[in-house]
Amino acid sequence: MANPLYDGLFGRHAGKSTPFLHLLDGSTVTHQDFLALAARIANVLQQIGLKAGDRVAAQIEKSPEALALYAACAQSGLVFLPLNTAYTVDELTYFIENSGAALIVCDGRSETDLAPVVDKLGAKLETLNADGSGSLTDKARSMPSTFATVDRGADDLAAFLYTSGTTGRSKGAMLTQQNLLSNALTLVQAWRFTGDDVLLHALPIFHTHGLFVATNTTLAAGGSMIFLPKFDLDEMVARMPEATTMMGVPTFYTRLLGDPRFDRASTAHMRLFVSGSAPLLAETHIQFEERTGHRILERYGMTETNMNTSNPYDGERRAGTVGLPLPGIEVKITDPNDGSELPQGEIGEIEVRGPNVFKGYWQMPEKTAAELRENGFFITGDLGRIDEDGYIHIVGRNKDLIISGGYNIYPKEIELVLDEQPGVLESAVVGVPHPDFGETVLGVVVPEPGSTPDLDAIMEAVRASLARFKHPRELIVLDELPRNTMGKVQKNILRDQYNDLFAPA
Ligand code: MCA
Ligand code: AMP
Repeated sequence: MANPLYDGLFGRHAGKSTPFLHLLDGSTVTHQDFLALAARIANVLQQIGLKAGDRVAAQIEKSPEALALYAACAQSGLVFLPLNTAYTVDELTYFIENSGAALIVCDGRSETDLAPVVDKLGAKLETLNADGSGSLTDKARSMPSTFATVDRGADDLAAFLYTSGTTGRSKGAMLTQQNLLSNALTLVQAWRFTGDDVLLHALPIFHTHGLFVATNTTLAAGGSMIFLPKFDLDEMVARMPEATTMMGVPTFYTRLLGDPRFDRASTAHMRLFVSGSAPLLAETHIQFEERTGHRILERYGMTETNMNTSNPYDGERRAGTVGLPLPGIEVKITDPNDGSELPQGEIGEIEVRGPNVFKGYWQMPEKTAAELRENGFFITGDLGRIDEDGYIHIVGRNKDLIISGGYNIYPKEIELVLDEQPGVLESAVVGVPHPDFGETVLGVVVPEPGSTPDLDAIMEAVRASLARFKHPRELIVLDELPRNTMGKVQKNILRDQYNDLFAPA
């Protein structure tokens, strides 16, 4: 018996005294020290009474200890459920209750707020702070530095990642060991990762990009990471000389291009820059090449599927496209009305199938059936076309979604909060272009007849329930929303009307 994910990513580095993490303060964590820390944590999880298949929800800052919790879950056969550190207690309550998590690991600052939710569920709570302190590591310190890896199969669950839905209710995407491991191995090959690679890692580790694409790929190749707590321009420039590769959302690239220190000389040693999570503007791609001589490699994925397509490492990296299907992954374009495959060149819904595609949404069989076909194809909700050379172009979305700085925001969730506010008859939330975040949130509210909504009070209510990155950057009051003859709100008209709201002067 075995545990493919743990063995394939972590266990294979046992005994290696080479660096795995290079930290902000200049210190390093070796593979063997990291594995020992993970094993100590796994012993704590066992002592708490967790059993294979239990969910461990974690809202914790990025740190070596946070990453070790992920490794410990893999080694113990637990399902790791990382949560955005920006989520409010309201938002967390839903994830914790919906997942039925057996353990919640949170920052010490949130302990009091979360205690009632945890009690109600009969779950356990441990703390882990940004500096690595907390009850989890306190207990881990006295534990053995080895742990007997729990047997798991390739089809067993390894992680739950919540992704919002167009109805405003988030869905827990169930990812198996095989989903995660197969994708990491595929990316190692596709992007030529080796044990010599040093990845500049400034992404958060609660989403697919930073946790699976960046970390799992580095682990599968046996390389190391410059593990920064967050994106900070000065740190990126300062640490770039030690790196061979970098992964980021488009905002990382536009911010780097805004800094004159970032140039051909400072990047001459770099092997690869990868972009994803949101569309990279063709002009950013071109500007980047002019400045550095490097062509960014853009790829496309989703929480439900990990990575599906990638521009080639050796061949042409075509600006404005997300490249070709990765080996072992099928991509087709279908008619959104009947699901039939469309001829090459036509625009339709992107569907994908492969070992990367998730198992379904946790306890939501109808939603799973609506998006995951019986034949294994997953309906992405993205609209695209395949050009004559096989490159995939994403041209739009068949889902109401805003992507701001790489974070997905579902307008419905914000509209539900706006609609509840005194004096508001109805609302519409749309994404408009933003120079830093790519897109940002614009809220439009329609007052009830005779009333004047208090916009400050509305924003206060939004702040209380939704994470900061979802807050409308601006609220606009309109007498009515544009509607078509069927009565459906025409968001495209609002988007066009306010297209330049955040354009640089
Ligand atoms: C922070 N803020 C944001 C965002 N991030 N607002 C909107 N959108 C955001 N993405 C808020 C802050 O709380 C702050 O609020 C204000 O905006 C400005 O903050 P700033 O300091 O400029 O932001 P930052 O802390 O530098 O963060 C920006 C960031 C970060 C570096 C772009 O958002 C980031 O790391 N994004 C990466 C997200 C990611 O990993 N996505 C992958 C998802 P205030 O002014 O009130 O203080 S996985 C995925 O999508 C799929 C599967 C895939 O293909 O990868
Ligand atoms: P998530 O919900 O975080 O899994 O986000 C997945 C969505 O991000 C996809 O369905 C796309 O809409 C978008 N996305 C990811 N990578 C790219 C990319 N390279 N270009 C355009 N959109 C992307």
